[in-house]
Formats: sequence, C-alpha cells, structure tokens
Amino acid sequence: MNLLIFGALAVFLPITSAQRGDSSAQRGCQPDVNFGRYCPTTCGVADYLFRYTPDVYDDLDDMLAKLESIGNLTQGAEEKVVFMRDRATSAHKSSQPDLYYKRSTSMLDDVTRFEKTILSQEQQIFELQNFVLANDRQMQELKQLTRQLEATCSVPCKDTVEIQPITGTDCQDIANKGASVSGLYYVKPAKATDQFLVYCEIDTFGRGFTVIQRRKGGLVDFNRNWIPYKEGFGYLSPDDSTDFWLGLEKMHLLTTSVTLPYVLRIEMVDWLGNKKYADYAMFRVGPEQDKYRLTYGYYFAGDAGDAFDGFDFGDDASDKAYTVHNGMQFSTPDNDNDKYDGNCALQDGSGWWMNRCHAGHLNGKYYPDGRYSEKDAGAFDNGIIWVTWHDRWYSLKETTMKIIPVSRINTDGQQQSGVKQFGGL
Ligand SMILES: [Ca+2]
Repeated sequence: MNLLIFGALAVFLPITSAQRGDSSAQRGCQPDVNFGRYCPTTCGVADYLFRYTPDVYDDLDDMLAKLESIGNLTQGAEEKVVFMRDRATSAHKSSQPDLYYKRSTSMLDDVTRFEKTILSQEQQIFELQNFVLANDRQMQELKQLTRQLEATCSVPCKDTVEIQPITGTDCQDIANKGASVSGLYYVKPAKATDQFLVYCEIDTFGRGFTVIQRRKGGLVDFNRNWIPYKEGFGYLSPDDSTDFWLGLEKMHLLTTSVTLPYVLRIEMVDWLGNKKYADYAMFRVGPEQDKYRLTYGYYFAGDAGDAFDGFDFGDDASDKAYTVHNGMQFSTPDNDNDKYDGNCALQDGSGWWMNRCHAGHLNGKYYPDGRYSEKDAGAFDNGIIWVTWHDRWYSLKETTMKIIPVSRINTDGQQQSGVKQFGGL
C-alpha cells in the first residue's frame, strides 16, 4: 500500500507545475458583454481562480512536502521490513542463530506455553465452576436438612429407654411381683453385691425369662476377649431389638444363687423363619476360678435336638465326644481353656464353652443369609451353629438364651410330653 501512494505522488507532481506556469498568462482577460450581469463571465471565473490559486498552490506545496515525508517514511519502513526479513532469513539459515532470533524463538515458545497454560486453566475454571455448582446443590440440601432438624429439635426430646420400676432376684421373681410386660428391669441375685440391668421376657402365663444372650441383627461383634465376655457386651433394649451377651459373671451369679435349679432355654430362628428350641435342665455357670464352666443336668425338651451332647460329623470316630459341651470351661481367643491342641475360640473368633471344638455354637460369626462354606470361613465352621437342626455350614439368623426356674417352664402346657413328667419338680 505504501508503494502505491508513493507512485501516485510521482505522477501528480509534473501536472501541478505546468498549471502554475499557465495562470499568469490569463491575468489580462477582457469580459464579454454578452454574458450579462447575472452569470459570471469567463474573466470573472478566471479572476476568482487567480485570486485563490496562490493559497491553493501553498496548500498543495504543503501537502506535497507531507507526501514526500510520508513517502520517505514509507520507504524507510519498507527498507526496515526488508532488512528484518533478510535478517530472519539469514538467521534461519545460520547454524548459529543470532541473539534476536534466539529471543524471538524463546518468545514464541513462551507464547505457545502460555497458550497451553491458558487452555489448561480454562479447563480448570470449567471444572471449578462445576464444583461450585455441585457445592451449591449440596449446600441447598444441607440447608433443607438443617431446617428439618430444626423442626425436629423444636419438639422436646424424650428418653426412649424405659426401665421398669419393679426389681427382684431374677425376672421370674419380678413377674411374680406383678410385672406383666417384657422390658428392662434391675435384678439382684442373692450372691450379687450390686443390682444389674437385664431384659426380662414376661409372657401371658406370668413366666419371667431372664435373657442372657441375644442374636438377631448381627450388628454386635461377638469376636471378643475374656474381659468383655466376663462383663458382658452389646446393647440391652426395652423392645428386644438389639444383640447382647449379658456376661459370664452375671450368669454365674444368677444360676448359683438359688436352690431351685434353672432351665436354660435356647430358641433359634433360621433364614426361612422356622423356629426351634432346646431346653437344658439344671443349667449352671461356674465361678471365674473354674473358667465359668458350663454344667447342666440333661436335655430337657425341644425340637432342635441336643447339640450340646456332641455330634458325629463323620470326620473322626471321636467327633461326638469331642463336641460335647456339658462340663466345658469357657474359652475366648485370649483365654484358651478348650480340649484342643490349638485354640478353638481363636480359630472361630468367639467366646464359648469350647471342647474340640463344638456342635452347638451360638456366639459364632453372623453370616447374613446363613449359608457359608469352608472357603469363606478359612476352613473353620465359625458360624452360629446348632448341628442337630442345620449342618455346620449354616449360620442361624436369630438366637436367644434365657433362663427360668425349672418350676415355671411348663406353665403354658404346650411343651412336649417329657416336660409334664418334670413339671412336678
Ligand atoms: Ca487349646
């Protein structure tokens, strides 16, 4: 573009110079009368032109000077461009690029890098915007929850744990005093120095069972050591909704404080909802010095079978003898009192009256849906087992261990025939 302007200027200049020479020759013009007064004569036009021509020529000169100046500048710029182009070309060709080329290359690299950075940051900004939106949504949800909580909290709270006022030596004693609802009660057996809380199951026949073990939800871990098994663990609830182990010391105090023997009733539920039970007469838990040894008189009644008497699994001729529970001391993973070279409680992850090891095992691992295999258990039958009902690779859904004085066990008249023979005691 600059070159075009420069060329046009060169063509224009000679013309203006010729006009300037002609202007002085027109000064002696004589007006033609035929033009009249109203239209300018040729001389009038010439006078008008000659009057303003010097200023026009001055302006033209000034413009010419400026155009020359522009032309020079343009020429200089063009030369500069050519110079720079040559320099760039030579720098390209050179094996040792000069400093400016290096700098420009470095700047180009910087620009490329910045462009990448900008793209990456744009992506990050996009992600951050999404993050902010997600946070906004969560904030809205939290605000909604807060409003709900505020509404809930505006209602005065009520402690839902209700402990019944009647106390006694055990739940049957409490039932005998008129308690008619199941729930939480304080008991104090004769040998106990302090009362303690138990869940009493009181039925319509006025029977009061003291519950010593409950499995139903699998939410309480029964893989515990000696002290928890001694003291008890899990949660007592007034509506019989939670799993617990009452504690060996309390079981000992309850079962050895009375002259009239207890019956241990074991109730079990499988994963189809079937219910079975097993009763053991003259159930006792020995003192801690004797490792809370389990003793009972005999299998008293039930439809679940006598798993405490051992079971012939077919693995070994001595299976049945090795899985008898009557007379066994209590074992926990950290306190091995079993009849096995190894540690049954450690292998099975529970506390129980282990022999070598068991045929009835109600403190085993809780397996949802019941079925498990040697592979799951690491070759150990460690579920909640009662082998005279379901095999040892079936873990029961619910268990209850509860005690009641033997004199009250047959009150409902629904027991098997054997119970009636015992009812007179
Ligand atoms: Ca052992």
